[in-house]
Amino acid sequence: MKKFLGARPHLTVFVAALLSLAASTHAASPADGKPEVVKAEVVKVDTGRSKVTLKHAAIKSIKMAAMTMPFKVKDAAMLEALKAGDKVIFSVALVDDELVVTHIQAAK
Ligand SMILES: [Cu+2]
Repeated sequence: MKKFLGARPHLTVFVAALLSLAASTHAASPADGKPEVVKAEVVKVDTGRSKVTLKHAAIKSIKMAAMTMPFKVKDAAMLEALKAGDKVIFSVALVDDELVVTHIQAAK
């Protein structure tokens, strides 16, 4: 019993570390851990600045209504196959208080 109680603080620290990690890197993910996939239409592609302007549907996981806005993308190469007018699906994550597109592809 003594041994068990002694181990508990370590478990608490471990769980707290996991929670803070999840909060900082996956804030835009729903509870199941999978990134939310959002529908959008490409309005403008700016490969040089790694930005894409999207007319996006509501993003429930971050409580954002549907709107047209620019997003930073994780990697400019993600924009190579995209052009204005394309219908896409994408996922975003909150990185250093900034929304970053982590995945984007043509909608089927
Ligand atoms: Cu928005």
